Amino acid sequence: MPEYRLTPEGKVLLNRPPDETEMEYIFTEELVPLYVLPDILKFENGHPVTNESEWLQRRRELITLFETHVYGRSSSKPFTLEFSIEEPWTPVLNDAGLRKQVCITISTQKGSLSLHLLLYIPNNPIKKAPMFLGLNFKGNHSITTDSEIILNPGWLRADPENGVINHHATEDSRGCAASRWPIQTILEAGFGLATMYYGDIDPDFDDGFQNGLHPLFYDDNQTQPAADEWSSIGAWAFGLSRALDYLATEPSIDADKVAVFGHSRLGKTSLWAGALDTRFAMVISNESGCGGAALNRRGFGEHVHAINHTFPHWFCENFKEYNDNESTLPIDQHQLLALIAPRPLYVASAEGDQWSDPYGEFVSSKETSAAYEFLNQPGLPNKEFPALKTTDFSGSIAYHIRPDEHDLTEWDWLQFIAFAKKKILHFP
Ligand code: GTR
Repeated sequence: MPEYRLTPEGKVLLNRPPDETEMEYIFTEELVPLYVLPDILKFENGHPVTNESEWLQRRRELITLFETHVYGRSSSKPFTLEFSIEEPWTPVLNDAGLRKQVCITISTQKGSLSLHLLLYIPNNPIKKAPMFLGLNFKGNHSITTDSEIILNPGWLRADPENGVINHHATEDSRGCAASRWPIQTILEAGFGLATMYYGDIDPDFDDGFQNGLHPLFYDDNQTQPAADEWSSIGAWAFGLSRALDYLATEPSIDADKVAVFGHSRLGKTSLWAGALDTRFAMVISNESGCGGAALNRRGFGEHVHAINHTFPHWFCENFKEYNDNESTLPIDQHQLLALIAPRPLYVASAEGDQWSDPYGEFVSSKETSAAYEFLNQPGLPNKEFPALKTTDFSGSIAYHIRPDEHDLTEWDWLQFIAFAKKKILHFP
């Protein structure tokens, strides 16, 4: 009997009697089915990958499999980008940093869409800033109480406690997510930070892809993505790459040192963005769980059926074929992580977030070491599941698990910063 239940918000409640419509969940290792993971270093025809040029072919094959079965194919249609400065570089935090706000407009024959990018860099005129780039859940104005930040004009998820009224931000929404965004700590460490609201790219609800990015790329007479075309995660990942396009035009930013990061559904997104766009120098996923770093075949916590049921718009239509049928997926998530290789990768979990299957995130990080080692980089140094709050940054993959709930905390950030310092800041 399951002790857990999925509500429409995707939350798990303990100790209430399940009704017939509720799904079963696995929350103990003994119930995890036996599984065999598909091989990273073998082509679909069974041939082993023997050299780096074959790895590039295998990488392409894996991307196609993830596009077809999980995230959907991003549009390859042409688009133009326009950048307009909403606020020029302005000193902040007692001159320790500079802030800028930029509007990125994506246009196609079908229309255009505006994304608002908020940037901070250390106030250092002689050094280009390495950056952390990640999407936010509640608008740029949510990451700090600073009243100079443009209040997001678009649709936000219901959040009355944080001043979101009728799905729109109010002054009371400012800073409501500040605990997840230690701007000063990041700047003091020598990094900049860039962020954009994910709902600017595609509002996070199931509207059959009528708003946001998708309609800009429809064929004539097309009204929704095909079964193997991008859904919301694909669109959010595309938005991250457009933000990187902008960073590459900024003389004060080092676009070769951009770490893309994300928490939870946005951690799934940072992994997919980092897999597709090799310009990202480093990739961080915090508690990304199902459809992120966790292995589908374990079925632990949130599983494919559950995620497709609650969030039918996150993955492509084809992914639904694997509801309660994970073993037939031609790929699993360790192969998504392998698409980051040989670039530095950080996978983080929380003990109180069993829904995301921390152990599955660890196993997947460990399994992907095969790709790193093939490319002559050390993979995950931990052979065993690490103790809480311990880290080892001697490899190109890092993993940690901390106590407490599903969240992005200052402690998580301090580890990401320490890893990034070692892997990209002091690197040629
Ligand atoms: C949950 C969902 C998870 C995770 C999380 C989040 O409801 O089940 O897959 O993405 O939301 O993004 O906060």
